[in-house]
Amino acid sequence: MQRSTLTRFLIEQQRNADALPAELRLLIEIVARACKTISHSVAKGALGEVLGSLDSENVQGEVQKKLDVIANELLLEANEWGGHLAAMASEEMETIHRIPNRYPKGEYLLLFDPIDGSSNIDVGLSVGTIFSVLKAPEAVSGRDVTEEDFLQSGRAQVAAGYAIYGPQTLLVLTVGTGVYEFTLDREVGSWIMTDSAMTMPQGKCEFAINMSNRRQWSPAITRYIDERIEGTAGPCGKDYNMRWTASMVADVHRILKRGGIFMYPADSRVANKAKLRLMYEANPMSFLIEQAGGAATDGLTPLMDLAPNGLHQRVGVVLGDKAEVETVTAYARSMATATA
Ligand code: P6P
Repeated sequence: MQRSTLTRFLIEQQRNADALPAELRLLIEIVARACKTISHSVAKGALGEVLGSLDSENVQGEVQKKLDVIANELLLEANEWGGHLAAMASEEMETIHRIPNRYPKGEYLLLFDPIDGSSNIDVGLSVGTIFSVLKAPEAVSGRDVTEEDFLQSGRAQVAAGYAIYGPQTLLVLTVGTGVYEFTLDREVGSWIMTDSAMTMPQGKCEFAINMSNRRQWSPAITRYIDERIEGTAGPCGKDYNMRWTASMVADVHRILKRGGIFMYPADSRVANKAKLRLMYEANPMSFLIEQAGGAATDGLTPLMDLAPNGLHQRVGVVLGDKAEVETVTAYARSMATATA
C-alpha cells in the first residue's frame, strides 16, 4: 500500500480543504524539517555532547538542558528567513523573537516548547517539541509585533502539533481538519503518514497524573482520583490503571492512540499556581485532543476558551476522554456549589 507523506498531505489539504494557505503550508514543512534535525541531535545523546544541563535558567526558573537551547536555536534559525512569520515565542525565551529586518515578514505567529519533558533527556526517555500557530492581527502590518499580539485564545489557532523523539520519531499535526500522524523514515528522510484522521478511543480506564502532588489537589481532583483507585469496589465500578511519563507529549500521544485522561491540576492552595503553560503546551494539545473527539479543560473551563493574560501563563490541565473530563468538571461544579 502506497502511504501518503507529509508533503502530499499538505498539498492535498491546500488543494481540497482550503484549510491551508501556501504560507501556512511552508511554515509547517519548515517546522517539520527542524524537528528532523532536533531528532538527530536527541538520538546522538552522549555521543553528540548534547546531554546535561547548562549553568543557565530559563524564564520559567528551570535549569536549561543543552538540548533545550540547541532545539530553540534550530527552530529560530529554520523559521527566520522564510517570509511566513511575523514573530516567534518560546518557552526558552523571556519575550518574543521578531523577524530580523533583513528578512521579509509574513502573517503568522509561531509558538513552541522546543524540548518538552527535557528532564527525561539524560535518562533515555521520550521527549518532544510542541508548536502552535496563530495569525498575526491585521494591524501588525504597519508596526512592530508585540507580546499582546500573541495573547489570543486557543480557538484562534490555525495549526498545532508535536514531534516525539522516542522509539520512533513521530509528528502529529492538525490544521483544523482532523489529527494526522507521520512517522519519520530515517533512510529516506521523509515523514510518512501512519495514522490518519485519528479519533481517540473513549472509555479507556487509564489516568495520568503525578501522584506526589496530591497535597496540591482540589477536593474535586482528589475525589476523582480516589474513586478510580477504589476501582470496582468504589462508585465508578471499574478498575483503572495509571501512567505518568513526565513528558506531556508522550502522555498525550498515548491518550490519542489508546484513550484515557491526563491531568496536571493547578495547585489549589495558591491562586494561579500551576505548572503547564497555556500558549505553547496546553492550547496546542487541546486543539489536537478536541480535533480527535476528546475534551480539554483547566479543571472547569475549556482551555481554548481562556483569554490569555501573559505569554508564559500557566494553567491547570485536564484533557482526554470526554466523559472522564466531564466527570472532573461535574465534581468541580458540585464542590463550588457546596462551598458557595
Ligand atoms: P513533573 C515537563 O517538564 C512538563 O512540562 C510536561 O511535559 C510534563 O507533563 C510535566 O512537566 C511533568 O511534571 O512535575 O511530573 O515533573
